[in-house]
Amino acid sequence: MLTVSTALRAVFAGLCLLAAGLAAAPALAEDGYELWLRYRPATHARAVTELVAAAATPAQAAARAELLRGLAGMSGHRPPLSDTVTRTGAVIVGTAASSPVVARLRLDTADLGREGYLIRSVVVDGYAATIIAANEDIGALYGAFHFLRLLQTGQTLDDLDVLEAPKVQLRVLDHWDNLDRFVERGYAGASIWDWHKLPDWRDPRYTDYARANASVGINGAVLNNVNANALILAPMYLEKVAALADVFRPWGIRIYLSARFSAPIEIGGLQTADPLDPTVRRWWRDKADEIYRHVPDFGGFLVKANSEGQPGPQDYGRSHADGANMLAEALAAHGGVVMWRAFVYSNEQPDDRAKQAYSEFVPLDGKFRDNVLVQVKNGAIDFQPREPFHPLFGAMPRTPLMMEFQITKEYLGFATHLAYLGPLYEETLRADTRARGEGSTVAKVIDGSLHADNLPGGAPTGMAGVANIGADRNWSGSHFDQANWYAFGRLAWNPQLSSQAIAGDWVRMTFSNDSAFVRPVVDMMMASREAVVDYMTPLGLHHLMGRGHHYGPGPWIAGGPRADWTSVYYHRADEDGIGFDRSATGSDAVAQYALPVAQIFGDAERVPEKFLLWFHHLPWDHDTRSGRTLWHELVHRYTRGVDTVMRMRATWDGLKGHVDAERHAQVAAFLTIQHKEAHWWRDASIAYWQRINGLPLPPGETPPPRPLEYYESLEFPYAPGGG
Ligand code: GCW
Repeated sequence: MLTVSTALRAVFAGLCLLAAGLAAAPALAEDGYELWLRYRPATHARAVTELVAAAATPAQAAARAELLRGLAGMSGHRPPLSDTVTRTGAVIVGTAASSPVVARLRLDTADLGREGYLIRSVVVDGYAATIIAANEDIGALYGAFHFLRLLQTGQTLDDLDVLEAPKVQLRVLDHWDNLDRFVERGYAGASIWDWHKLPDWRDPRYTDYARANASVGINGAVLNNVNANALILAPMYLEKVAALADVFRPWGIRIYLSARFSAPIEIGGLQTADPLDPTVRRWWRDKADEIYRHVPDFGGFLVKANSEGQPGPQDYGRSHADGANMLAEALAAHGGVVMWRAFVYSNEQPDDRAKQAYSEFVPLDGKFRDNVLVQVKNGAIDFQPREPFHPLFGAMPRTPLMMEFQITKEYLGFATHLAYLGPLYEETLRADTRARGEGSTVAKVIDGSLHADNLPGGAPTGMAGVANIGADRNWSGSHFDQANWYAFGRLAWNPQLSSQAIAGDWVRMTFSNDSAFVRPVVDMMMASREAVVDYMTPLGLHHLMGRGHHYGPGPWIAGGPRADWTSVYYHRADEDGIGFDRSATGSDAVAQYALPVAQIFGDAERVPEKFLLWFHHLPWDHDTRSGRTLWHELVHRYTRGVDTVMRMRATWDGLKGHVDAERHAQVAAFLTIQHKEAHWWRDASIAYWQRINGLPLPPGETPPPRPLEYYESLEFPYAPGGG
């Protein structure tokens, strides 16, 4: 018979088994929510024995809380807090104003500016310690994140001597989020801004968003889509915006808004939005004053004007400078800036779309107010898998030009294709404009150094990334897309960084420090964007995707409302050849580049092959550098892209034991989708080109498994993100 005590013993034993089982399994499923701030056990974290950190301001409290959280996670215990250094292994964080210890050390912080920091191994009162010091609280916060990164990536705390200051002032995420929570070109679910519940419900996720941004140095966020709804500027929304600004402030993030140029008519009841009309100017001044009453550190406006149907100054016969300067004047008194986009092109304009932004903006160089930045996409068309650098870089020496990259992968397979964009960003930033001789890189245009002598002192500098963030649990729609957010932030802080080194840091923090894992994964990431170029748009081809939603191949797209939204406009293929002639014999877009660059791009024999068909229309039997004909080379590259994805799958499958099952499984499933879709791109493209050129496949190449009509018939009315 079972006595009470044996029954109790059995229950107890069962509980123990359960507890043991629980302990063996990870406490929480890895769903990607923690991003690169996972703070799992790290070898050298135990070297930290105490934390000397004030929390007298929200930013100080943020830094202290993050250090405690990170150190507790990585070392298994929360280090004690102390006002003074009492033992070896102390970490001191702060400014001369916040920390008597920092003040006493009399560090030379002249080069750090407002946001910079230093991290140094020091001896304080006879104890070996680490100091994280800055001029302002925000610098100390950035330093705290850097210090945590050192531990997360397995580095020791010996002999530290780090000095960092951002090279670019405005490091901004552009959210293309609508007020109804639809995210244009978003592949990570709905908008994270829950406008309906704001301002009263401040989702804790907003704080995690700010933490993640601060950890990579992002210091601004444009909350709403550039295809803007004027309502964001109405009082009801400004209260909501103010609530978000309050959450972001301790983390050094300023809010910006996309301003709709016709807002004075739509929400102001005026008859016109003419930028030279005094009532319109007054309206914007009052609106700016009202915004600053809600958000005293408001960053400014981002504007898409006279582009793709958006209203703008040209509706009134005024220039982009007239429009930008009116808004800049309204913001100037408060220290705000205008980020005026150069993404303009018109279907009515017979000229090559790639030339239009340059043609419109170069004559305006020097005509913008000091607090205007012209925001230029990395290339002249539209965030394609590969584009040559935009000819505006280097061509407006008297205007601060801000970079606009796309982090969301509108043209690189949405969320399910693994494409690490670090190499894309790096390729553009390192491109040499030759505007002032050799070494005139795009990075130097962006950080303001190339034209420092032409620009007014203290001219703003900036880099924007179109965010890939949504309400999905993993933020970015896929685990690997988090790397693109991360890499954007790191490169905005320092455009000279190597994308490979950034990938290494990200992999270590996000997955594992095990070099048997890190090496193959970084290699896979570094090859991934090139694979996408190969299977979608090899050899400089561009804009060949499905209409509207931009999902999947559509080289056959023709007709419809605008020629410059078709594929045939860009590839110009016929039975004789393929490619867009932008050389002197064609649209002469090459002439918009500095002469040495124009000469190279304009010469089919010298142009880098990756841009061949961007600049040249060539016969199908043109000899390429491999010795293959152009047609054979194209097919070769399509197939190479598919094969690379196949190898990525194999690499990832082989790493199963190194990463938690949840994330491993999703990445594996997405790679399977990518492989299937890479094939689809290759097959559909080859089938289409063959219909045009009538040429047989090179020997050994597998023919597309379906007729062209099949690929052309596919429709995706509910593909995500459609604009
Ligand atoms: O890339 C295109 C997108 C549009 C976008 C536009 C822009 C916000 O397809 O969705 O609109 O560029 O950058 O303004």
